[in-house]
Amino acid sequence: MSYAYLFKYIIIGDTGVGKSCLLLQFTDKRFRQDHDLTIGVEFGARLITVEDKQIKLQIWDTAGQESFRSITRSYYRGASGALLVYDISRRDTFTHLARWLEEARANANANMAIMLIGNKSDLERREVSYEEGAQFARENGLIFRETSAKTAQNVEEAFMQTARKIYDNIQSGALDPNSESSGIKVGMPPAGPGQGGPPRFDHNRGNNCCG
Ligand SMILES: Nc1nc2c(ncn2[C@@H]2O[C@H](COP(=O)(O)OP(=O)(O)OP(=O)(O)O)[C@@H](O)[C@H]2O)c(=O)[nH]1
Ligand SMILES: [Mg+2]
Repeated sequence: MSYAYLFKYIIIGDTGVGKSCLLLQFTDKRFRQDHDLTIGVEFGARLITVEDKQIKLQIWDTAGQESFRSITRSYYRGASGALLVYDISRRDTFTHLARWLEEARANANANMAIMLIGNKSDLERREVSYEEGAQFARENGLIFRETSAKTAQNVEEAFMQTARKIYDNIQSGALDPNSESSGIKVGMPPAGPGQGGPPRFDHNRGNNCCG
């Protein structure tokens, strides 16, 4: 399937906050009740449309467990967007945000769009208020949403809003999609991961010349 751009995302945050469930809801529209602990990194993809342009999201879902940190750290490079997730019912996952942000800023490219997500908004038992989340986002220049991977509330919006921000940054010239570290690929890339120099446009098979 052809696309105008490919954006690479990374999902980060403490173990158990619902990163894999957010990805599953976004790609498969399903919810998983059990905590199927992510080992290292998992992968998902979906095609979306922004301003009539097809955009492929290539999403890396990382393990939140501390012991995987050295593996997951290498996935920040070349990401154009990050979803930084905490669990609104567990304050410790919110307090750890500063550490996650520090790690993201240290390992990712400076233009990476970061979306802060307060997940599990369906739960009544809440330890972090909406306003606290919004304030942390304001102070750190992040976009913010509360989501539920269970009811699907705002899940679509979270992924889309991040894409729109990246797209706007390309349009305004703040982001160079051809730079290797941008986490963006233009047009349909050649087969195989990590190839440089993708063609700008898909080839037009018909000969439209001089019609
Ligand atoms: N109520 C509710 N439960 C959720 C939600 N999202 C995830 N969960 C539950 O939270 C637990 C952990 O979800 P995962 O998606 O596996 O968590 P994770 O962040 O990927 O964890 P690691 O892979 O260990 O980093 C599971 O039991 C999910 O069913 C949500 O929005 N609402
Ligand atoms: Mg997981």
